[in-house]
Amino acid sequence: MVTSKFPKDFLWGGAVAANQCEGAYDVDGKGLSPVDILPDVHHGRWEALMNPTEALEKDYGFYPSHESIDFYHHYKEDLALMAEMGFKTFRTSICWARIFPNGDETEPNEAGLKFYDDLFNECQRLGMEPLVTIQHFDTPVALMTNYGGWKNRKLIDFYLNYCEVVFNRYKDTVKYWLTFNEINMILHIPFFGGGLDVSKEEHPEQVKYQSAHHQLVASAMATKLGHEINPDFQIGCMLAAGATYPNTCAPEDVWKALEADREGYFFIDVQARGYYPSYSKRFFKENNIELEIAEGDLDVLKENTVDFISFSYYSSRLTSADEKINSKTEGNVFASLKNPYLKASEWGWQIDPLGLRTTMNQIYDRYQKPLFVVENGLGAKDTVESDGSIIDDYRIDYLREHVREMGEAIEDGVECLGYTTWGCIDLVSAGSGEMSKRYGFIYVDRDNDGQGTLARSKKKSFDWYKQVISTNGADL
Ligand code: BGP
Repeated sequence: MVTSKFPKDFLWGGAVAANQCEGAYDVDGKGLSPVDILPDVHHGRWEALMNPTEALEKDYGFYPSHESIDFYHHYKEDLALMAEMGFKTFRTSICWARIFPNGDETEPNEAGLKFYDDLFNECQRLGMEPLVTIQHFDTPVALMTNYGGWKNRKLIDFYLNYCEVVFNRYKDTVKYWLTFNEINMILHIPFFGGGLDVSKEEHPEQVKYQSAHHQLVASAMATKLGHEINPDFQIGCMLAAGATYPNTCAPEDVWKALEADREGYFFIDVQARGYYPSYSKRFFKENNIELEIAEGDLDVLKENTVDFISFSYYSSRLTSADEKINSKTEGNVFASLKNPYLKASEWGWQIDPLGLRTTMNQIYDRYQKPLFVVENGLGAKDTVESDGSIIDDYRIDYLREHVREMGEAIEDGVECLGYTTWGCIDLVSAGSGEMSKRYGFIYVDRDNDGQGTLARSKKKSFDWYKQVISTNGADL
């Protein structure tokens, strides 16, 4: 019999985010979230993401984000299916605009709070530990229109007010928290990451890094506050990760790869070590970035580092110092060069299970804090057979190989708290706005045009994952 490489209390589960699954965009007093103002999949979603002010002025169809899979009204049925798979944990996010519709109110919206009471209580009842992202691409739109988003330091106070409310309210049901989803994404999709429209900024990099500073301070303050409210809270950061490989062994390529990885590590260096990394000085100088750092900020960062480091991993990346090499392919927002040793998904995201082991070892060596793999998975088009079955062997293959390598990383000595696959139930893609890019073990009858009954059904991978969990990763 194969023995498990995973610790006995390993948190197996799945992940979603409010903005991609809840729907009910204007229900029970909710304010607008960034996804609510983006066009549907046919009308240039990416362009609107990069120029959100213009998106606000247009009247788009708004499907699919406005309804999504209507998790808001289906959560009981969905959580029951996840419990059936044996989930030990369920990762979701709180929609900030449900709690504070404009982001800057002093009193929270009780109906929004009540929804998450019910949701987290249901998780507990089913034996699943909620893992909650406080801000997953979800800064209320009103904070962008009225304050300019995270470039405004006032956002720190609004965020902390929001944290204080949710920490107090859910302190007995939620133990694991993530302060910002993929905090490094603020550099690439600033509207999602920071409620920012940098399209008309004179010096966009300055704005992005200043906003990042505000988020880093907010994250550290939230960590402090959370620990005061409940010392048992485990509060983590979250990085869009994926090791960068050099295209050749030319020293210039190796250096380029190191620099590329630093772009993301920069954030975790601050959140896990408590100070800006030494290399940031030169980077800021050469890019004419001057951070406004208020008195006390650096102490706050120093004294309130995270308890664990979570990250998403979909693929590794490849880079070259030679500009003539431009065989680009897509990836999780970041483009990469094509790696001839790897296959790719239909969306061009390269598939590299061993890269997960490499990434886990790199992050753990760097910080020596427990890791949590909170996103991993394959976005693919599924076919429903005439008998209703969905044979998603490609998804099983992807996940099996990644779980195997995660097990190897654990054997390498990496401490890892758990694994939540992305989009455990089909949901709207963040990058493209499509429904047809599916990640789930649970199929949702909904297409890119908003057609479908919203009925849920189990894919082949459902039973596979159930067996993985029941054998604690021994039987893949
Ligand atoms: C990450 C996000 C998720 C999720 C995932 C897959 O960046 O944290 O919100 O969507 O990527 O990306 P996509 O939906 O573009 O396939």
